[in-house]
Amino acid sequence: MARKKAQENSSVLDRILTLEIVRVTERAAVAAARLRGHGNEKAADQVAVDAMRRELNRLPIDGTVVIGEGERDEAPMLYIGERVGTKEGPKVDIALDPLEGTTICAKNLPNSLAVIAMAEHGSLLNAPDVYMDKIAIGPGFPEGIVDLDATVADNIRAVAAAKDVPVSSVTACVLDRPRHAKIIEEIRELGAAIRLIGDGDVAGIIHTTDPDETGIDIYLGIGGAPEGVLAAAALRCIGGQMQGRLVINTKEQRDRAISMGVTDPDKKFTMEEMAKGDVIFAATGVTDGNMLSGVRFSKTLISTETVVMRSSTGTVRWIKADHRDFDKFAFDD
Ligand code: VTB
Repeated sequence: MARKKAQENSSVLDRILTLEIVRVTERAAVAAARLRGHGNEKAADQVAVDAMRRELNRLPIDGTVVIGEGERDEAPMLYIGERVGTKEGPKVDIALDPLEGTTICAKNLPNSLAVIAMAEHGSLLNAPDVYMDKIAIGPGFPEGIVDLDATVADNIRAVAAAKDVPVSSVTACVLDRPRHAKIIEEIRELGAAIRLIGDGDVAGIIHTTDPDETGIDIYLGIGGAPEGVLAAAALRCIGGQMQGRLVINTKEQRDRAISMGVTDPDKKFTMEEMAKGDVIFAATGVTDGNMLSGVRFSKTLISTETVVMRSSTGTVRWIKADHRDFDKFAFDD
């Protein structure tokens, strides 16, 4: 039954798209990487947006951006509601962040990514640009051992117990923000370790899926809601558990969420509720990271590293590409 369902879904998100989508994040990553370490977040983001949009519009899809660069009036490109693709092909919803971690890229620090997720129309949570409280762990744990409403200590103890290690061997990834002072204190008191990151919680959450490689066992704390949906899409494919709850502080934010179709803005969303059905996710490294190398430029080659995954099959592909068609990567192609 599950297999039949997966096959039906295959016809919507054609398998070919799984490879086609790689070009989209590759192009965005290369564009942004040219401005790595130049201290100009806006410029790096803009070139990534331009490149991603150009490449997306070549895909045989009838796509709608549901998580993008913002509202139409504030984001001239890849705004929420923008139609992308050749319009001949499956009707899909798209969540994207052409440069996740603009500040990381501007400072040339680890783990900035070009990211995209694609799902059948109606399958991605249309999260407004507010904060989201998030918790995530990788695959291989019994279902439900962590919970957004449990204490930080209980969640970390649960991970330690499931791994059969002392809590001191558990590392939590947390965004380095004053709002996380209490979480950080609780983790310290417990005696677990913290990986404090400046930005880039999409990468932080994906890193929980390979603790041996990344050293991160659990992600905790408040980051952007759009980034939360992107991370949920990735975990749907690669495996793991995640929950998220929008942080709504004003009536305006509540109204905004409801107008975007979030019927219960206070709900604790499961990973499946944030990204359901068949999902494709791709990320290309812009700067070097724990799982993906950043873009390399040499005299004759541009090299990229991308991870692309699909939920219905669970296939995760790591694609190292050497590009020789320099012209295609020019700013104005
Ligand atoms: C995170 C992080 C992003 O925003 O979601 C964060 O992953 C949350 O917002 O890279 P604040 O910076 O306001 O804390 C980013 O840092 C930037 O989008």
